[in-house]
Formats: sequence, structure tokens, C-alpha cells
Amino acid sequence: MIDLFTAGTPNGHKASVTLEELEIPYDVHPINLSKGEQRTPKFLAMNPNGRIPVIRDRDNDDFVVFESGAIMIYLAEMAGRLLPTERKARSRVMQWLMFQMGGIGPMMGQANVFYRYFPEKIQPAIDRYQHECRRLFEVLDTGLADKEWLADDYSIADIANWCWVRTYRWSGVSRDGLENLDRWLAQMKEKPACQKGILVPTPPPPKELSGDAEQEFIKGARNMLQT
Ligand SMILES: N[C@@H](CCC(=O)N[C@@H](CS)C(=O)NCC(=O)O)C(=O)O
Repeated sequence: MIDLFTAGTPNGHKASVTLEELEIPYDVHPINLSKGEQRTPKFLAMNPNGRIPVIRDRDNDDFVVFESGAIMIYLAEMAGRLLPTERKARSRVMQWLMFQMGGIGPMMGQANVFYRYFPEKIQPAIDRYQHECRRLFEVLDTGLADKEWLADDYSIADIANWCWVRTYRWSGVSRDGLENLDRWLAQMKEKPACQKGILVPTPPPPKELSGDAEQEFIKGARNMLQT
């Protein structure tokens, strides 16, 4: 049994979709990020970085894992699926997983900060992050040109990238003309585990937040930026 400490964000969904796909039983512990629950001493004792997601493996001496990529690898190794053991095949999965961890995630995260949450509009910063996201989307599109999935078979690399790329509207990044990416996004959306995992811990907001709901969401995100 796994304890999952999470919130309804792309990094949180990477863990919940993986758990769903691997059919590993788990208990959800929602962490309210706008209230700062990720900075309580109890949470920091599990993840000194004060970020979700975190898992605790009750069947392995309460072993704790933080960093979403490390969580996905731990779970895939535990179940023996979504991450091959053959060296080249495994490396191909790791390459696209690291591409998400070091590129897609941080760049879309910063696009969100400057496009949505920052009190001032600093256009060069917005442009920089949105252009970089678009460039990374084009890399994914090229990677998917001659294959169904990012690596050889469906893997944690697909889940990691999908959980972020599907939120492209919130980052204000276009996916126009990226046909391979569109096809892959549609394939992923059909998967029951993807559909279920993004409802954890609560259903996501509508595609386009507006009015009070948007302001409330932005207020919560700004609270996080100030600390
Ligand atoms: N590299 C970390 C990033 C985790 C991360 O940034 N989580 C965000 C939610 S998507 C968070 O906990 N934010 C809380 C905060 O900024 O205080 C991972 O992949 O797990």
C-alpha cells in the first residue's frame, strides 16, 4: 500500500496516473498548497524541498520518495512495468523522462508564473518561457513522428510529458500544426488510468477558468510565490 501526498497539479498527476496505470493500491493525502501545507515540519520531514508529490511505501519500512520522476521510476520498478530493463530501451525511456523533468516541467511552470500569476506583466519573460515551451513541444512532435509512443512502448515517459503538455492552454502555448503531438495527446486521453489519475485528489478546474474561480486560483498561486 502506498500513501500519496499530492495536489491537483501536473506533477501530482504524474504520480496518480502512474499508480492508476500500474494498479497499485494507494491512499490519497491531499496537500493544500495555497495554505502552505507543503511547508509544515511534518511534510518537510518527508520532502525537505517542500513540494508535492511525495509517496510513502508502507510495505517497505515506510520508505519515502520525493521528486515526481523518482517516484515514477520507483513505482515502475516495483510493478515491473512501464520501464524496461534492457539497457537501451530503458535509456530511451529515461531520456524522454529527463526531457520532461528538466525541460517541459520547469519551462511550463515558469510560463505559468509569468503569464498567469506574476502581479506585473513582464512581456520579455512571458515570451521567453512561452517560446521555449513551444520549441519543446516541437521537439516532442518530431520525436513522435515515426512512432506511437515517446520511447519504444508506452512508458512513464509518456505519462510524465502528457501530464504537463495537456495543460498547454493554461501556459498560453500553442500546439497548432503539431499533428504528431495532437495524435499522441488524443491516444493518452483515451487511457482509463489517465482519465482517473487526473481526478486525484479532486477534479481539475474547467479548461478555461474564468471570473471568480480564475481569480481564486491565481490568488492561491501568488501566495505560494511569496514564500
Ligand atoms: N521537481 C519537483 C517539482 C515539484 C513541484 O514543483 N511541485 C509543485 C506543484 S506542481 C509544488 O509542490 N508547489 C508548491 C510550492 O511551490 O510551494 C518534482 O518533479 O516533483
